[in-house]
Amino acid sequence: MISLYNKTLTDPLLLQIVEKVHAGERIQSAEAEVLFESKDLGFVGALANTIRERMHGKFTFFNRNFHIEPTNICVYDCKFCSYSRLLKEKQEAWELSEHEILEKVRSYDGIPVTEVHIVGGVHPKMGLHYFASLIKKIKEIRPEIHVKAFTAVELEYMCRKAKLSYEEGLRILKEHGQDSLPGGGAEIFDEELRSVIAGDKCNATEWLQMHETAHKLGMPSNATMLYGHIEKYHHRIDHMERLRKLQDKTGGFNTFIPLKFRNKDNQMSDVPEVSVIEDLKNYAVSRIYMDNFAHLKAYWPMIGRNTAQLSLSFGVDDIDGTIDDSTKIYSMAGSEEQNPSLSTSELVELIRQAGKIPVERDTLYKVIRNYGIAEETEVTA
Ligand code: V47
Ligand code: SF4
Repeated sequence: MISLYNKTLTDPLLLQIVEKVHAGERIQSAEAEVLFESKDLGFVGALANTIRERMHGKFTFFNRNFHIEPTNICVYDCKFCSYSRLLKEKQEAWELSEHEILEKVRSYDGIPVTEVHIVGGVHPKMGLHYFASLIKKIKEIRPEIHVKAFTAVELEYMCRKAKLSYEEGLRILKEHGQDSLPGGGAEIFDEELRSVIAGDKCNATEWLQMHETAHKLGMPSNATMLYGHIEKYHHRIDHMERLRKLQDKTGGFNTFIPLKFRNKDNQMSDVPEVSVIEDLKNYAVSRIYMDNFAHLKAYWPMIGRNTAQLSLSFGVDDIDGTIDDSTKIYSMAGSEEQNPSLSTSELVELIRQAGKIPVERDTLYKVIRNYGIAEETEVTA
């Protein structure tokens, strides 16, 4: 019997997990299942925090970014999506012109953003060559900005339509200035569940192949997991296992981003959202299981700023960026953040209130500024 984290441990499996975490060893799927089933959130959170502090101390990363969502018209019909519209649903659909997109980029002249995140619906007519030329023009306006663009779902469709292999397609986008891939479109990899909630879009193997190809070409990426809908714990673990394996092979993922299913105005509105307890436990188990991912992100426009603050004690070390009210995906799905925008000083304050040290990073986690603990450090908005 040993006493740890104010808890007397008698269960040999829990003891084994604690010993592994302390030795920096990897836990296996059955052990992750035990943690997910645990009713002791404080214990699981403390274990995750041990790892978080070993990797990053109290540092908490954020960036200055904005999103461009070129369109919400989508050829697919994912059951959880509140955002997409079919081509015929003109009234609620938008399609930004190239001019509007470039004007948006110009509107950040003189503002020290480091990243533009471009994702949207899978539009039948906006193809790979259109987007390659768009990225080139964005880079002409703002050469130093990091372009993180297109989920594997968008990329798979673009490559297929252009009759290009993933490698050929990604190479063209890279040559035109795309730097990395965001983590969207992963949803849940289990084939049976995926066919129910996101039946017609790229499958798990294709999603993983697209990221593997990107990594091979020197384009890093992120990975997401949509949780809290009809999946069971073993589906989450299977999803993380497939990502962990690919990361062992390529090392190309920067960040793992669990995305909580939000149920407003979509075809799964009858599925209740999970509790904040479940959110925190999911972050904690993710941190413990995904030992080869350097960073774990709580995306505040989706989870809300309050839970994002709490998550920093449950394994999370990154809360994404200033966003500047430039994404609609989560507000349309019912997030408490209806106009997501935080100034740098608000983000810094949010992180400090949680007892952590704010660090502005670029997309690749190069430190731009360490704000320290002290409140007297002047912060420019
Ligand atoms: O793939 C859509 C998710 C994703 C809902 O890489 C929903 O840094 C919950 O991937 N409830 C797109 N989630 C967003 C995304 C992302 C966001 C922030 C940062 C990064 C990054 C990537 O949004 C989709 C889907 O999984 N999504 N609808 C919904 N109702
Ligand atoms: Fe289209 Fe993405 Fe929505 Fe699925 S989640 S319908 S691919 S915009």
